[in-house]
Amino acid sequence: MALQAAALLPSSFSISKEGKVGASLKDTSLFGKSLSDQIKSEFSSSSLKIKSSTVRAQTVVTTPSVNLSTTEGKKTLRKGTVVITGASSGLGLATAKALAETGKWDVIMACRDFLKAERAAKSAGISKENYTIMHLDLASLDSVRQFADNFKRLGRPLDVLVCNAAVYFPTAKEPTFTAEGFELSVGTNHLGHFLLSRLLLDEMKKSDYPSKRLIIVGSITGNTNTLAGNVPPKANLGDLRGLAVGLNGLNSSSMIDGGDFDGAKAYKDSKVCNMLTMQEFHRRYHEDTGITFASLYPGCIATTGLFREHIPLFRLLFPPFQKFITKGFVSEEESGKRLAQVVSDPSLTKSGVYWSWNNDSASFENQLSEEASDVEKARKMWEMSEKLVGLA
Ligand code: LMG
Ligand code: NDP
Ligand code: PMR
Repeated sequence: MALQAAALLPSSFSISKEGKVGASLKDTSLFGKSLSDQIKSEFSSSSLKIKSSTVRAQTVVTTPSVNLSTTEGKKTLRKGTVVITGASSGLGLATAKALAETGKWDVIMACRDFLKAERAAKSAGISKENYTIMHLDLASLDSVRQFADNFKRLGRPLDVLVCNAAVYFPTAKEPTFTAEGFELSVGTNHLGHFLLSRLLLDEMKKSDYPSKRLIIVGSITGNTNTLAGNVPPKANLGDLRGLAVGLNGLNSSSMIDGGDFDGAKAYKDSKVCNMLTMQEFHRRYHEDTGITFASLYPGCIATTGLFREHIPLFRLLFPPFQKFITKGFVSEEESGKRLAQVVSDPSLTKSGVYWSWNNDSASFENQLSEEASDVEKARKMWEMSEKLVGLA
């Protein structure tokens, strides 16, 4: 089976029965220096039969940027307030549940469908006193601004923001658009979150919480230094010519790189933007604000609503494929625990990090692909995004 799957990859890749991955020299230059290391760490989280001795799990030794011990000493740490976008299903819901259960968090579920969110919270057994639902439709910048205003009116500080919501249109033949006319996946996953986090940054600055964090969910499939990131179509922002002119598909392309519309690529491109945004935030604001900016790949949560638009055969086969073949599968519950760690674990305070987990569910700092860590591209993408969302 593994060999069957490998046949679908670019010819220069191969997976042996032992799960070893080979890449030809001509490809390594395309994928950046750390391809082999990265593949090891990818498989360390997905454990494709690679022995644990080969796993390059970097142990987490972080220096908290804010001294938590004083607060711990006093034992008076107030309840934190965390906003989670897209908390009505999948990873967002599981994270809301994991955080609510600790009793240490007021979880604000920022969702586009209020009733769905209410039902989801109830059926997940999240107790009423630990969550609030607020309306947010990331596919409308007016809604994003309204959400930020409503949050400010609550008059409470924001301690952690989790940009989690996403849409994925793998089978769409034509693009669809946000209220402002941006291609829907980049518009929602990146531009909506970009505006939201910029608008809420001031609220976070005001907070006296000892470990403030802004987390943007990334993914392995946006990182072309991994096997998963080499399944076509691959993420590629090119020279950002489509983003520069607004992704509206009318007088320009709906894709960031200016190419023809491809829904799966648009999603992966949006994840690259998410990971670039996290790093650009880190460079611009970490030192002054002490806020931790982080991204993560929570594992392959193959059962979530993310795949709702995929063909039924894919939805049927994808979970067993990830469980038994790549071994990258994680349950929604486990993924929620991982993201909850990035929100509140005192050992994950390092800023500018893209977290992943190995097969023992231990977190480690992962390497991003060359494109997803390109400083110049991050700056350009940031400036273009500012213009598109009306901040510049
Ligand atoms: C592509 O389609 C789109 O074409 C592209 O435009 C883009 O949108 C892209 O990235 C998104 O998606 C997706 C998909 C379509 O194509 C693939 O994923 C290619 C992989 C196809 C692999 C074909 C293998 C077929 C094997 C069928 C055998 C069934 C056996 C059942 C086994 C039972 C055992 C007891 O194609 C599909 O949607 C097809 C489904 C692909 C799912 C991916 C996983 C394939 C591996 C199947 C493994 C089954 C797992 C069994 C578990 C066993 C355990 C021991
Ligand atoms: P789900 O589809 O289960 O959850 C996505 C959430 O986003 C839903 O709550 C959905 O709301 C919400 N959402 C979608 N569009 C909007 C919008 N316009 N405004 C507000 N909320 C919106 O998917 P996952 O839980 O899998 O995805 C969560 C995150 O995890 C995403 O960032 C995804 O990229 C990432 N990820 C997922 C992986 C996986 O294997 N599943 C792997 C790596 C990363 P509604 O319920 O109303 O549809
Ligand atoms: Mg992928 C270790 C191997 C690995 C991992 C961890 C993932 C994760 N995938 C792996 C391998 C493969 N995938 C292989 C070998 C194939 C060819 C059969 C393959 C195919 C595949 C498809 C068609 N995988 C997919 C798709 C999707 O439509 C998903 C996607 O790309 O969404 C953008 C997907 C995913 N694989 C993953 C993960 C985490 C996804 C979900 C996407 C995401 O949220 O980033």
